[in-house]
Amino acid sequence: MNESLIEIFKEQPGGIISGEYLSERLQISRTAVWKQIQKLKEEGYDFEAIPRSGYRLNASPEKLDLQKLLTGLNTKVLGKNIKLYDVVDSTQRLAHEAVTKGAREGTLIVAEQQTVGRGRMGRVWHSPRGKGVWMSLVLKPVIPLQFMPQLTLLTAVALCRAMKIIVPTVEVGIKWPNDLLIGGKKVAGILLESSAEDERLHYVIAGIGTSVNLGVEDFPSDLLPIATSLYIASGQKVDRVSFIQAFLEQLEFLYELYKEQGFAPIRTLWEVFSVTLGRTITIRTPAGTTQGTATAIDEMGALIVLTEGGEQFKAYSGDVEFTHK
Ligand code: BTX
Repeated sequence: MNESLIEIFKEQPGGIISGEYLSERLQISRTAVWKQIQKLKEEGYDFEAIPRSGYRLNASPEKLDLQKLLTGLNTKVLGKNIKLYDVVDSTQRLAHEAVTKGAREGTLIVAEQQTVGRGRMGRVWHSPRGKGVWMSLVLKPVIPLQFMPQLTLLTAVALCRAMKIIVPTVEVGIKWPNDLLIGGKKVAGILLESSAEDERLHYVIAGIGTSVNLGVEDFPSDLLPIATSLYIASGQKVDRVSFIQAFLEQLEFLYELYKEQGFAPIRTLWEVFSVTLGRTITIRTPAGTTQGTATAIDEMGALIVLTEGGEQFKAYSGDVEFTHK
């Protein structure tokens, strides 16, 4: 039924259409017309109510086009099977579920909106409709469980490279292990979840959230001081389809390189984008909080921190905060 209301507006682009006319055409009450308009507004349609005249459709939400995404994608495995959803709780949950039903490596779950997008350690990932790229990718690498941190860093490098391809003007950097920052604010986050038994990985779900076309009005006020989007940073709206394609192509290239040559080349590429090394940091890990200088990442992907007491500390996971000195 929503479709037909939109179609009436599309017959007269920019036109003002009265509630009475809509109710006659759709054979529904004017209250039902109003209800439909409210529902469409929630879906991202921008309707303006013109007093005593009717409604004008100012903008329709930009929707991801699956066919376009698949047609222009130059990969062999990653993203060859894509499931696109409108609203989901979390693409991570759907990806885990897909694996239990036999989803193969490279299966990608994408959603326009997440109601319970998840970050690390129970945190929430804000995922409004039609503005970001909220996706989860199924990977089945044949590596021991303790190599997982390397995959997080590999994914971060692929995401940075995709951003540089699509929006060359942005200066994006990686804050170890999984934050992508522009001008010190977070633009994307990565969450790797795995299923393993006896140190052997069954599969990994790489969850990637990128704030692509969010405007300042799309962020809750508590996130505004610490978060940004590619649009806010560059002033340009970004084609989300091209961005997903660039990411999958970069990830496949790096994943192949990793399988052939191990972590060493990925580590070098990671260092190029690092905004962590050389900085004075506070790092919170499950083992406690430590302060010091981030000096390097090792061959496992762990961050090496030199404490003020001259001791070396290695972190495999944790939260980094830059300490201003
Ligand atoms: P994280 O725990 O490192 O980061 C979470 C923090 O990031 C939040 O507490 C908040 O401060 C900030 N934040 C939340 N939403 C946004 C946003 N849209 N843009 C910028 N900053 C934000 C990082 O966790 C991992 C996030 C993965 C999200 C993806 S989306 C697709 C997949 N499905 C799912 O449920 N999660 C992943």
